[in-house]
Amino acid sequence: MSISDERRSQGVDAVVVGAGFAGLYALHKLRSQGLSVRVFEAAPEVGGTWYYNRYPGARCDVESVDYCYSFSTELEQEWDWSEKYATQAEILRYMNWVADRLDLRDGITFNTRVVTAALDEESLRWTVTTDTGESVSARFCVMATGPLSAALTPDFPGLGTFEGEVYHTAHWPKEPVDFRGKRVAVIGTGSSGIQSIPIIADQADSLVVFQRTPNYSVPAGNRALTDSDIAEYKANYAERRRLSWRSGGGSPHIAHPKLTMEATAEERRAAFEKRWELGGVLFSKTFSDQMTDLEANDEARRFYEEKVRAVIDDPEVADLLIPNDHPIGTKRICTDTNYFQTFNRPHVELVSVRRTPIQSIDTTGITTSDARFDVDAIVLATGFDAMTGALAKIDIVGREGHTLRDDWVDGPRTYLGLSVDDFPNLFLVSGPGAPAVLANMVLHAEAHVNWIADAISYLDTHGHTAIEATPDAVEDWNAELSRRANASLFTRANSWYMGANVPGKPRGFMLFIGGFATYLDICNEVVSAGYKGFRLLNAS
Ligand code: NA7
Repeated sequence: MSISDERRSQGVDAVVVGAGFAGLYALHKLRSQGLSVRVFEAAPEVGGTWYYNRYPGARCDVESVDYCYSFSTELEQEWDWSEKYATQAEILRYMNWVADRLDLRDGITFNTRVVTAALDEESLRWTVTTDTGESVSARFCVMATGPLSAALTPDFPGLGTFEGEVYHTAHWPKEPVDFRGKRVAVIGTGSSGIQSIPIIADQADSLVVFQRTPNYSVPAGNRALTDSDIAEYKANYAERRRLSWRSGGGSPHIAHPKLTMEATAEERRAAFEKRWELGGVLFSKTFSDQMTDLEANDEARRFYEEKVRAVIDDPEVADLLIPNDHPIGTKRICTDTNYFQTFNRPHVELVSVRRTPIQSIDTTGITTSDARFDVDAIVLATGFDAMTGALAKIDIVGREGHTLRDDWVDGPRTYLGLSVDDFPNLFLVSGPGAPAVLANMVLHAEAHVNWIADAISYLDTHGHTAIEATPDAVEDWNAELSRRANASLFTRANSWYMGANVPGKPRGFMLFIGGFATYLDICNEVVSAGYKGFRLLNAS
């Protein structure tokens, strides 16, 4: 028996599911705390969502210098980002570099999907099984499965019969796809559609875009970073991170000091202009009250509409592309390069499936209620079963045979987005109930993993086997989430934050909207109060 076989049969301290940003850091952090750790990853490489989402134009909408690990000054100083918003390829290169730099690969089992995790209530240990037939005993289970990793393919009648090429943006092939000379359809106008459509339009003979809900998108203002940009961000990293950790969203953005309607019309316009020029998703945070005050939000929305109308030639197309059914920012604002201008091109057509729904797909194309589109390729940019989808694919069995899937049939319920009652020593990283996707996901993952690592140390120092959220704490946290969400404008959109994009999924706001820093303060207070809301357990 080799050393590694022996180690496998003995079990480990922690199993981590997923080798994306969260899983890689969990492996590093828990290992450096002296724990034995095994990571299982379904893909053949590290990267998580950044491994799979390699569609044309895929980029992060958080600035590169912020969307990377902060726990190591060496990592910060050694890596040079080449653009303001990194491409998927560059982010994946970074993640591979980190995996090598920190010697993480030998802790990861690739091409292996975790299928079950079951609790033994006596020993308080988990048995984790995989689709390759492995079974591992672990004291801790860390679910670093990602909130945007279960791709959603709508049930279009006849999709399976289509004889051309079909791609999903979240499962893009490794080899580049060549759309030259082809008639292409893109279904979906979320971030993935909005990023890929201009590039597909550059290649394709014709492109038809099927839009259900028009989306807000702000020009990225992407650019190459110069040597002096890189020198400057490296010199100021500590301050940049300090601001990020104390911010609402995990990046060093500071909102205008006044509330929207306290500012004069000139101040408002100047602030929106400045933020527009900086580009990107943070437009929704130009003023601090944009997501809570409808009048404030409407000011931002009007400014937005003026900007977007100005770049679209056909006013009827502009009417279709400009949202009128939800306040700006209540779905994540997309970040684009020439998205709206693409619809000025003669070979690009926009179809509103709200007006004329897709009725069927057959061997050669798509039929809507009033037209027929023969195409060679269909791109599904239809998003994810977000927040809960990846967890629901695993049979997670806690106390008395409870499965997480069944316990969440009416919507996810967690304490702090980190822990669930009846599932001791099972930790979620960026789970439902945390700020998660509303914050910079790299810092968010670090914060969660640090919290988990500290909790494990606390258990060991105090001679406990396990930690488990109490039902009351879960109940109260869920009520807190709803209270905060209902006091905001977020619930006015049919977003994936609400589960609204998945037919049959229960509706409920799945994120903590009180801000990243506020959330971290709450997590720290829970610890300072001796893990308030948790039970500390000893195996029988
Ligand atoms: P999104 O943002 O969920 O976008 C998916 C798009 O697909 C969106 O426009 C959906 O319309 C559309 N969609 C979904 N189902 C259908 C059906 N059945 N018919 C027509 N259109 C449909 O996913 P993305 O991958 O673009 O981005 C996800 C996040 O990744 C993004 O926010 C960034 O944070 C990174 P809908 O709006 O639901 O009406």
